[in-house]
Amino acid sequence: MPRPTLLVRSALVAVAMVATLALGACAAPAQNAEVDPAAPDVGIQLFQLPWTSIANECETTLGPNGFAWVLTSPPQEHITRDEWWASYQPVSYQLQSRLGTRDEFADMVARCDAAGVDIIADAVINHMTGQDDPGIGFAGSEYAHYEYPGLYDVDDFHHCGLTTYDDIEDYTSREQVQQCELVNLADLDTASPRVREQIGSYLDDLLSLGVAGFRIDAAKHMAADDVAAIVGELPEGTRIMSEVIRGGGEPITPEEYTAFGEVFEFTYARDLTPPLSNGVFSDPELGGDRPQHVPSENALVFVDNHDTERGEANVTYRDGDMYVIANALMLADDYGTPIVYSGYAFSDRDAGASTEADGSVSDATCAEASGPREAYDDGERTCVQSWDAVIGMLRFRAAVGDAPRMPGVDEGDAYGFEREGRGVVAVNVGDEPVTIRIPTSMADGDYCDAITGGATSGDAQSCVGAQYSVESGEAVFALEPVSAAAIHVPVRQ
Ligand code: ARE
Ligand code: CA
Repeated sequence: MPRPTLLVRSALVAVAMVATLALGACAAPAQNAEVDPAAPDVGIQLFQLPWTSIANECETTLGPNGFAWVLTSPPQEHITRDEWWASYQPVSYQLQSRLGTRDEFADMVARCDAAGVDIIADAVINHMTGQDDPGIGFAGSEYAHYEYPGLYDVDDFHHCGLTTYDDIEDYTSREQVQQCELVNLADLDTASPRVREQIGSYLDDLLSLGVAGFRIDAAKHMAADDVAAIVGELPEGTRIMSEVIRGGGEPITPEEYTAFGEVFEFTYARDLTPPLSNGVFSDPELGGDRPQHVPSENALVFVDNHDTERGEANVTYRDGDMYVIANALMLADDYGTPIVYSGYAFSDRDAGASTEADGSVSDATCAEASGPREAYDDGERTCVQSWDAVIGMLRFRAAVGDAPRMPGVDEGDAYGFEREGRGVVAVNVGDEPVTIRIPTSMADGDYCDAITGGATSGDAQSCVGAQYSVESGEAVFALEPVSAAAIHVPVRQ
C-alpha cells in the first residue's frame, strides 16, 4: 500500500481511522513489507586497541553486526612513554608501535576487509614529537634524535614566523594555529613540497596495505590548502576525515576542510547531550543541513571521542544508560555518518591502556560485554561495539535507510521521533516512568525493541527483549526511567 507521505501527521491518524471504518472487519491487518537493508555506514573508534585484537573484533563482532569501518589509533612509530598520548608523538613513519607491528597491521586490514569492515588509520602528519629525548622511539628506533635523520631537516620544522605557539589557548590568529607548535610538538612545514612528499609516501604506504582512508589528526593546524594538496595525490575514493574542532569565534572553520572529505562535527555532540540532563529536547533543523553543522554528507557525528571523554563531553561510558540513550539518538538520526566510541575506563586522564612487559598494549576481547557496567576498573575496556543496544541500533539504521526524520514528540522527560514509515525511537531521561505516543505511518501491530535485543527472525514472536506496539497510527512506549526503545520494520535477511 503506498504511504501517504505528504499528509500532515494529525490528518494521517484521521485517514487511518476512516480507512479502518470503511473496510470494517474485512480489513486484513496492515503489513510492513520487509525492506532491503541500507548499506552499513556506522564506524567505530577502537581507541588504543592492538591490531590483532581489532582483527578479531572485525571477525566476531563488527562484520557480523554491520559496522562499516574502524578508526584505529595512530600506527606510526612514536616516543616510548606510558601515556596513551605517546601515540600522537611520532618519531618516524615506520609502522611499528605499541599497538603492533607492520605485519600485524597488514593482517588486520586484510582480515577486517574479508569481514566487510574498512580500516581508517589515524594519520598524525601535522607534527613529529617535540621531545629531544635519546630514549624516544618504540623498540629501539634508529630515529632517536630531534632532527629525525633521513626524514626531515630541522628546517622543515619551526617555520612559524611568530612567537612559538606552545599553548593552545590562543586561536585568534590563523598563522599561529596553523604554523606554530601545537602543545610543543615539532610542527612540520606542510607547505614545503619535500614535506608533502614525505607525508604522501607514508599515506601511500598505508594504502598499499589496504586501508580505506585516514583521520587527519589536528587538520585545523594545517592550512586546508596544504591538506588538499597532500590528499589530492591519493587515489580517488580514499576517505579523508579531518579533525577540525569547531571553536566559537576561531578563524579556522571545519567548512574549509569539506572540499576534500568529511570532518568531525563537534557541534553535533555539543547539541546532542545537554537535553539528556535537562530533559528539554528541541528538534534540530529537519529535512537537511543544520545550523552550525557542516552538510550532512560531510559530517562525522559522535557522542564522544578519546579527547572529549577526557574533556568537554558531558556524557561518556561512565554514565551507563544515559550513554546508551545518547548513542541511540545519534544512531537513529538522519544527519551525518555516526562513529561510535570504544575505549577503556580511566581515572587518570593520561593513563595508557594496559601493557605487557615489553611495553606493547595487551590484547583485549569484548566477547562478554552486552551493555554498560555499573562500574569499571581502570583499564577495563568499555566494549561499546558489543552492547546489545548499539548492535540493535545498527539494525534500526539498516531498516530505516534514508527515511526522513519526522518532527519530535515530547512527553515529560521523554522524547522520540519517527524515521518516516520505517522506525521510531524514544527515550526517557527522567527518573519517573513515562508513556509516550509517537505518530507513525508504520502499520499497526507489535514490534520488537531493537535496544533490548531485537528479534531473531521477522516476527514479533521471536523478540529477545521488550516489545512495543503501534496502535491507530501511534507507537506507544511505556518507558522506565533512563531508558530507550526503538522499533522498526523488518529487514530482509
Ligand atoms: C602531551 C602533553 C602536553 C605536552 C605535549 C608535548 O599532554 O602537556 O605539551 O604532549 O610533549 C594528544 C593529547 C595531548 C598530548 C598530545 C601529544 O591530547 O595531551 O600532549 O597528544 O602527545 C586542539 C587541537 C586538536 C587536538 C586537541 C587535543 O585543535 O587537533 O587540541 N586533538 C588531536 C588528538 C589529540 C592529540 C593531538 C591532536 C596532537 O585528537 O589526542 O593530543 O596530536 C578548543 C579548540 C581546539 C582544541 C581544544 C582542546 O576546543 O577549538 O582546537 O583542540 O580546545 O584544547
Ligand atoms: Ca601545522
